[in-house]
Amino acid sequence: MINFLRGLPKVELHAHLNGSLSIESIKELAEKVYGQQSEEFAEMCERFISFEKGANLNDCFQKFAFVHELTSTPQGLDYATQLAIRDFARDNVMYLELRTTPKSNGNMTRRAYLETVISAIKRGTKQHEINVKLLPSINRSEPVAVAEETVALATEIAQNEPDIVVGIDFSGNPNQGKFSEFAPVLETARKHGFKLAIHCAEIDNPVEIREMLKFGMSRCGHGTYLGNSGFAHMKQYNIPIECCLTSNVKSGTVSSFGSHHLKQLLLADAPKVLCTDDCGVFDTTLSDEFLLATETFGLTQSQCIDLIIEAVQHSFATPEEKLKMKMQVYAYTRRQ
Ligand code: 6MZ
Repeated sequence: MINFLRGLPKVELHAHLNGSLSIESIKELAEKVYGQQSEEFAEMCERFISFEKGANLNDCFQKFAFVHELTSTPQGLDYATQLAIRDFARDNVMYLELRTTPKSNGNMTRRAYLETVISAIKRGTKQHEINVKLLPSINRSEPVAVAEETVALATEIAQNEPDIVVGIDFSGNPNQGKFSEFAPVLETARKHGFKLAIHCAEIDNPVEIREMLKFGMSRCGHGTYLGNSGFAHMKQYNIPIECCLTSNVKSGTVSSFGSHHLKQLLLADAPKVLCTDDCGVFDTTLSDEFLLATETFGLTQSQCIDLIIEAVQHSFATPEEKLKMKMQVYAYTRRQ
């Protein structure tokens, strides 16, 4: 099964750039860009990979700070983006929607951040057999003014790069920030033609979940606490839930793989896609996530193929790109 899954051309729709660097890539990045090989760095890497028992969502957010330091210069960010694309391509991901929060610091503005990532994406897609889109992220723990700047920049840049910048992601620590305050800027993004991928119901917050469902979205990140009525709503409006098995279990929002809501979604035939979320932070790959789903829920090879086709449908790709992806999947299955 694992060889079949590794070779299968896959679609990754929920991947945060700074969470997607494997430990090997982090070491490569640190050595190439910063020449860091110290004991202290090795120790930090160890802490990065080992998730202590009882880790929770807040703990996992601290891990991003480590990678953020490495990607705080244009050079580091450029190389990190290339490495992330390379790693997804190595796992035979044929289509990737990468999300990332533009950050400004002494080394670069938010505009430079986005331009650096886009330039790396352009080179990455030439070097590897992978199509990559970008969803600039709004981090809910930052001020609304930052979100407004991000959406304004995305709108401007998308005029020159309409094939790359296709949507906006709403993410960040769900224990911080209020969705209602970000709704107007997300509405502006939607009016400008961006698709919205919204982290929704990652934690149990019924008021916010209701607000988000009313607001609407193209795809729902996690959806862990939607409950049966929420799942029915998503099915009715054909909104897929981006399921991230390892991320949810390791960050403690789901208690075990067997109790993951993917099971309910499969039973209810509700829209769903399998994703990694942060394959570096949670030490996984998209192939591993599919393997987990086969082992936990007994998915067959043909059900895995159906899931890829479902992901193709729910991607923010053009109709031509979707057709090409389907043909790639069918060509692979014919060879099996
Ligand atoms: C919510 C998450 C997340 O943007 O620096 N992020 N937001 N829930 C999650 N579940 C575990 N995982 C990652 O990538 C890292 C950022 O993505 C968001 C957080 O804002 C995190 O800081 P970028 O490339």
